[in-house]
Order: sequence, then C-alpha cells, then structure tokens
Amino acid sequence: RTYGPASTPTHPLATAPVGTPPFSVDGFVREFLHELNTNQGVTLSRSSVNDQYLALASTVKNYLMARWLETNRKTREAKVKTIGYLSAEYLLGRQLGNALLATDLNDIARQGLELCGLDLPTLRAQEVEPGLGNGGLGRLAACFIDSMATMDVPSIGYGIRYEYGIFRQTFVDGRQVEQPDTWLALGSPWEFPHPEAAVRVDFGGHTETYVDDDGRERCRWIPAWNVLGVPYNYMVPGYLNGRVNTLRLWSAQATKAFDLQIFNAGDYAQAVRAQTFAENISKVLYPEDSTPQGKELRLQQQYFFVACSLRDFLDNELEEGFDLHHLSERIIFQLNDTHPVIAVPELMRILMDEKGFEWEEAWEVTKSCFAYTCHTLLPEALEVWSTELLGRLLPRHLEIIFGINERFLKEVRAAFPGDEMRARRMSMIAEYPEQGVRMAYLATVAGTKVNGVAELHSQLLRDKVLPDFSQLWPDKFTNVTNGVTPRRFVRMANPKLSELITDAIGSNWVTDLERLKELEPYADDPEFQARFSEIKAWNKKRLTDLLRQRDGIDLPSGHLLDVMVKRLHEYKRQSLKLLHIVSLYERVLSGTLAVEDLTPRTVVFGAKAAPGYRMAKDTIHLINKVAKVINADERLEGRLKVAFPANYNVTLAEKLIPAADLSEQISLAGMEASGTGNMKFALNGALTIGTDDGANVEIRRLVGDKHFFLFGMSEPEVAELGAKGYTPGSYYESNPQLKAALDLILSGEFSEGDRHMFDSVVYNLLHQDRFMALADFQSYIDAQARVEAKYADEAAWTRSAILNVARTGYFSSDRSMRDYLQRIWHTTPMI
Ligand code: B1N
Repeated sequence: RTYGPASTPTHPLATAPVGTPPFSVDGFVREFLHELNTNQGVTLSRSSVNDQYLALASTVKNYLMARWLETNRKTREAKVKTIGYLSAEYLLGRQLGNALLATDLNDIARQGLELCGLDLPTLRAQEVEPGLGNGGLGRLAACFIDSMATMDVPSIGYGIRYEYGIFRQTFVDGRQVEQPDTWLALGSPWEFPHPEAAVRVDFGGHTETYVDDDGRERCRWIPAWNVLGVPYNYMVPGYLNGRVNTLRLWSAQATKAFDLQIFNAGDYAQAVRAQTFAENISKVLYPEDSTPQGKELRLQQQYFFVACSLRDFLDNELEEGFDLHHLSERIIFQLNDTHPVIAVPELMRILMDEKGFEWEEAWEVTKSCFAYTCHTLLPEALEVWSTELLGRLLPRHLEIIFGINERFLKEVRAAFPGDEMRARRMSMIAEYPEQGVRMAYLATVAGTKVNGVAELHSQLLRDKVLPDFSQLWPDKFTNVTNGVTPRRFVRMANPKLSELITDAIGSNWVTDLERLKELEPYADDPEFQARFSEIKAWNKKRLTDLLRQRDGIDLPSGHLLDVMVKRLHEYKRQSLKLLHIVSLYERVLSGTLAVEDLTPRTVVFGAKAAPGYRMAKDTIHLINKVAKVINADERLEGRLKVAFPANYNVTLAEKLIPAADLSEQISLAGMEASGTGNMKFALNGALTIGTDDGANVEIRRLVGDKHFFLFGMSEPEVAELGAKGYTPGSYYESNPQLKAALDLILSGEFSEGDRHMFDSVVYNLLHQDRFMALADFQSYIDAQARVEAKYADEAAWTRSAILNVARTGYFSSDRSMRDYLQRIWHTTPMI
C-alpha cells in the first residue's frame, strides 16, 4: 500500500486541517440539509424518516471527522504504546445518541431539526442497534473502548463485522422463535469500509521444511485456500475531549485468485458457491453465551479476525522499518477471553516464518505482547479446540502450539522435578475425550498477565481453574473488576437523574464517577428525595409508554418494579425468580396470603436463550405461560403482574434499568464471573437482591448491608454442600411452600391442564438442580419479604436508593481502564 499524493500538493487547502461544521444551529441545519441532498439524494420535503436519520448520522460524523483524523495523526506521530483490544464481540448499542453526547450537539441538533419540522427522538428511534455480541462480554468491550477514548488512551478495538448480529427474539405461543438480525438492511451510516486495504488470510494446506538462503533449516506453511478481510472503521468518540479512537471490524470476502482457479476449470456454479463459502466466515454471530460449540466456522472466525488484526497493526499502524524486537513498546494485545488466543501462534508464525526470527527471539517478543482476561468459571465454557480440526485448518499454528507446550512443560518439570502428574495436568494439550488444545492454558502461558473480572472470580480463577499456574507464576495473576460506562448507562439513559446529580454536585461526575460520593449528604434531604422519587416515577412512565407501543404490554402504575434482565442460563437461576412468583400466586390462591397483603409488584424479565439450549428455552416458555395466567387472574386484583418483553437488547436496557426499583442478581454463588447489569442498576438507584457472587460482593461492600438484600449460600457453602452430596428432593419434601409452588406447576395450572408440559424444567429442579435453586429458595423468599417491608417505608427505600447511586461510582469502566493501565498494560494516557 502507498499512502498520500503522488506529488507535493501546491493548493493551500490540500494541506490545511479538515474543516468542522460551525457549532451553531444554522451551521448544523446547513450541514444536515447538505447531507440529505447529496448523500441521500432527496429534498427535505420528499425525504423518509430513514433518509433523515441517515443524513443526521452523516452530519454528526462530520463534526467528529476532524477530531478523528487529528487523533490518528497525533497518535501515529507520538509513537506511543497502543492497546489492541481483541474481542470477537462488541455489543455497541445505538450510536447516534452517544455521538451527539460526545460532541455536545444534543441541543443544537434538536433545535436545528425542529426548524426543519423534524423531531430528534423520532429520528433516533429509527436506528437499529449493532448487536454484535451476546451479552456481558461483548457489552464490556463496548464500555472499555468508550472509556479508553474518554481517557485519552490510544487504542484500537479489533473484531468481526458480523452481517447478522445476535438473533431477534420473538415469542410464538410463549416459545422463543429466532429471527435473523438484519441490522445492515436500512443502511449503515457509522462505518467506513476500506476494500482497498483488504488483508489476505490463509487457511488449510500443510507445512514443509526448507533451507533458506543462509543455509538454515526453516519451516513454512503452504496454505490451501484464503479469503480477504475488508476493514470497516468505526469512530469511537471520547466524551467532550476531542479524541476519537477507532474500532476496526473485519468482513470476509472471497479472493479473486480463489475463484479464478475454479472459473478456469469451467465450473461457474461451483465458483459462485466458493464465494459464498468465503463470505460465510463473517456471516453470523454464534449465539452461544458461555457454551462454545466446537464448530469449524467459529474457529475460522477467530483466526480470521485475529490474522487480519495482527497484519493490520504490523503493516499499517507501525511505521515502516520498525524493529519488531521492540514490539511490546508499541502494542499490547488484550485477549477478551480465549476467543482471540490463536493470535499467539499467529504472531510466532509471522516473526519466525516471515521475519526470520529464531524461536527464542520470537517467543520473547510474543509473550510480552499479550495479556489475557478470563470471563468465566464454568468448565463447559472453557474452549478446547480438537487438534484434528486445528491441524486441518491451521497446520502451522498447531505445530507452533506443540512447540510452545513442549518448552513450557520443560519449565514445569524443572520447577517441580519428579512431579509428572503436574506436568500432565498443566499441558496445553488435553488427551480426553479427544486430543485438544486448552486455549485458556495457552493464553495463560503466553500472557504477561491473567485477570479475572471481579475479586471473587479472580480468587476462584487462581484457586480452582488455574491453581497450578498461579503456583508457578503467582505474580502473573491479578484482578480487574469490571465497570460500565457512565456516559451511556447514566448520562444518556437517565437524563433526569443526571440533571439532578449535576444540580447537586456539578457535572464532573460523568468522567469522574467516584464524585457521586458527594451525593451522600443528600440522601437525607427531603427535597432531594422527593425529586429522586419523581424521577424514578418519570422513568417508569417512559418505560410504560415504550412497552405499550413496542410490545403491547400494559405496565400498571405504582408497582414495585422488579427486574431480571440477562441471558437465560441455569446458573443465573431465572427459575428461582419464577418459583418466587408462583409461590406468591399459590399463597393467594390457597388463602395463606391475603390479597391486600401482596405488595403491588410487577416483575419484568428480559432474556434470550441460546437457540440450542433446551432447558433455557423451556424456562422461557414456562415464564410466559405463568405470566399469562397470573396477569389474567382477577383474584390478584392487579397486584401481581409479570411482563416479558421479547428481544431484550441494549436499547431496551437503556429504558428498563433507570425505571427499576429492584435488581435481581441471583446466580448461584461462584458461578457469575462478575455481572455488569448489577452495576448499571445500582448506579440508577435500584436496590439489589442478590447472592454473594461476582461483583455483587463488591457492590454490597460499598453500598452497605442495610442497602442491599443478601440471600443464599456463600461460595464456600456451595462447595461444601456439593461435596457432601446435594439432594434437591429433600428441600421439596421439607419445605411446604416450595412444594406447593412446584406442585402448582405440575398440576397443569399454567399449561391448560397439561401436566407434563414443563416436566423438563420441574424434574430437572427436583432431581438434578445443578445450580441449587431449591437450596436457596427459602432464603430468597425471606429476602423478598425484607424487600417488601422496606418498600412499605417509602422514605427509607428512597434513601437507600440514593445511597446506592452515591456509593457505586467505583463501577465506572474508567476505573477499570485505570486498573488495566496500572496493573497490566503499564502505560498511561496521552498528554
Ligand atoms: O462476561 C461478563 C461477566 O460480567 C459475566 O459474569 C460473564 O458471564 C460474561 C463465550 C462468553 N463469560 N463468558 C462469556 C460470551 C460469549 C461466548 O461465545 C463466553 N460471557 C461471559 C463480562 O466480564
């Protein structure tokens, strides 16, 4: 690639900085109409809402453009260390609102559009969110790149531009039905494709040795096929700081050479099929959160984006002639879970096979350029790629992995002479049930640091998942507790609360969230309390309006809004929440609870199930059936409602979370690595009912026991019960309330008399209950009674809610980034 003009430009404008449209209503209107006319090719009077939205997006981009180009120039010139965030998922949410906030254009845009007879909220509603992630892990990546931009940290996010993001969930007779997510269909105004900068990625074939010009024996890879990776750049604007970082997502395309071979063979149809084959690589996001299926296409995706990203950084971001021995001075690749770990052998391969490094030299560089974040403890979530598949798809990489393992095990044997069992345990190569590469071990060996995502999780990672490794390298292990961006999840999602906070303590909290502490004295201020409650009520009204038009759901007013939103997984225990609801209902039916004593409560669920996860889908079906019966039963006098809007996503979260009173964080202790929804709720003034799990532990420590409803076994108690032998049936037999709830489901009450419709869910709980919902049932019911008692005292509840906001500033992703900078990346922001 060559950059820049062929000869020195003589026109003065050619070297002037890029212009930015004037920061005024007039300037904005002029730019907007220009975009509408020239980009969309329509006049205002003939434009559709989609035209208007696309023109508005272009307009805002124009305001960001000069800053983006300047950020790139400055960073390139400064030759500082960049963070290369490698993530298979980015759950970005809508872009327009964030871009308007980052540029402070909200008022100008609203007024300008009004002068054009248009309504900003209507145009904003036109945007389809890029759902390029499953849940917490992908959303975390999005929060982190936002924080890095806001904190002036040079970074590039690398990932995949899936043509179809996470599926759109619909319900048919209460069952989940997946629809394709066609997020690109109405245009994609936020991306900048660069087909001319496409990168070639090789696959398959075999390796061979040869003798190089210096007479050294070397290895090379003779691949069988290849595809092109086309980069699509996205702006990542910092908040009011003039920095705009880059997110670079790769899209797969067929190479010409690939087709030509087949075209020349005269098989036109086969050639077209081959093209489809190549382009399949970035076609769709795998919808499994936490249970990776060892699918060939997924490994292709992983290698595809990692190979493109390394190549891009080495060839285009580093200056020509840079001495790669010093690579770690200029980049640290953060591995977002094991999905991008194939980058490790890829960098080794580049350094050795392409740049002529010896093994030891290459390893020295490689192991200083990576750090690994683990996001799970579930054994089934730890990726293991079969060597059969790896060898077929990436033969050279498999060889290198074996080489890394061999040298690593030598080190282990030297450190623990005679302990052969340990060497076997620590091998990156598992032998059963088939030979496979344990990607977490490879990441741990190659990474300068390994971190978990909350204190408890990092501890369990050291003690239970990687104990041998933490013994060998205690200093390698560290914690960085997750965080969320206050820009999107407080400032944008909760404008009224933001205004109240700013009135009280000024506006610096948006980039310095620990300042929320200054709100503490206001917790006892009746006027502040009143405004705080009014805002909660306003947020509930806003949600009610949205759910009415989005889902046809009618939320009653004046209810305790009890919200459980997250992926559907047995360990998260949506079924425990459901048992609570069914139990309340059963107690009213059986007369053990008078209707008047029911706290008016609406439970809102939001959850997608992986399409192949039967138990999760059955649980969704059951929730919907229970909701239908309860919502229709007049005996409840409207005091208990269950709402399950379909297709929970970032856009819905932004409306739901600010409206919530109660945040459900009820996973079995030791199972949820961190959780990040828990943080968003607390920051928006919901109280948490939760177990001592993930970041809940830290939330409770910060907000205080009086302002958090703790229940359930602790992680050591869970381990103890598991070791002793857990028998869920005994809880059923000995707890009449639990028995009555389960029996009500078994009676067919929620399934038109069909007594077997929910056998899978109920019998799983009764006979297996891997995540011990029955063991925690009574404790959960008791905690819910404490919730109700507290809710009855409005002032006390509001005071606790305010203190939740005031004391959770720690959970800003800006703080997470500071921790990464200090503990892992060893670098500082620019300037
Ligand atoms: O990562 C989040 C945590 O807050 C959650 O506790 C954790 O469950 C989540 C395979 C995953 N862990 N593992 C995944 C996602 C996609 C996939 O294909 C695994 N997601 C988490 C952020 O740290």
